[in-house]
Amino acid sequence: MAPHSALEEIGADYVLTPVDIARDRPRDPEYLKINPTGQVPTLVVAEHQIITESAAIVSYLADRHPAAELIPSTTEPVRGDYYRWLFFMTNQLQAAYRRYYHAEEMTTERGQAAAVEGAAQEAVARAWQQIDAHLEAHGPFLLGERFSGCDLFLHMLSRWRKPVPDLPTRFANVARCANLVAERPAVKRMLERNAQGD
Ligand SMILES: N[C@@H](CCC(=O)N[C@@H](CS)C(=O)NCC(=O)O)C(=O)O
Repeated sequence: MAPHSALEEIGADYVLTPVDIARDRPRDPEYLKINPTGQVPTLVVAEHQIITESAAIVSYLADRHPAAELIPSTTEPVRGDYYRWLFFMTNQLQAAYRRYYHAEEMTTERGQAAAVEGAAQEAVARAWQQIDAHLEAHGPFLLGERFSGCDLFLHMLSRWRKPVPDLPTRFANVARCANLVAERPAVKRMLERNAQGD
C-alpha cells in the first residue's frame, strides 16, 4: 500500500501485477528471479533496474520525483527525521508485525510460537506508543506540519489491525495522522484500485 500510494502521489504511469503469496503454495520461479525473498512488493523500473523493500521503493520514488514533495531534500535537516521515522517503522514496528503474523518462523521450538506471538503483540503496541507520543508533541504528521512518504508508511501499518484492534482509540494521534493520509486523493485512488482487486 505505501509504495502503491507513492506511485499515485508522483502521478506515475504504472502497471500492477498480482503475485501469489499464499503460504501453502510454492512461489513462482519467475518472480523469485526478480525478488529472491518471494515477498511483495517489487518495483520493476526497467529490465535491469529492480527495487525491493517497500521503504526503499517509497524513498526511491520520492527522490526521483522531488516535485511531489514526499521527502525533504538532502540539504534540509528534517531529512534526518524522515530517515529516523521510516527506519523506526521498518526496523522496529514492521519487524514486530512480522514476528506477530509469522511467529512460527521465529522459533525452532515446537509449541513456542504462541509465546513469540504474545511478545510480538506487546512490541507492536510499544512501537505505536512511541510514535503516538512523538505525534502528540510534534504532529500532526511524522515530520510535523509537513506530509511525507513516512506518513504513507504509517497509514499502511496502521491498517494492520489484528495485533492492536483498539489502535484508533488507544493511539489517537496515530489515528489522526492515518486519517489525514487517507483523505489524500492519491491514497484514495490506491485504496479504490485495491478494493477492485486491480
Ligand atoms: N521488508 C519487506 C517485507 C515485505 C512483506 O513482509 N511482504 C508480505 C506481504 S505484506 C509478504 O510478501 N508475505 C509473504 C511472505 O513473507 O512469504 C518490505 O517491506 O517490502
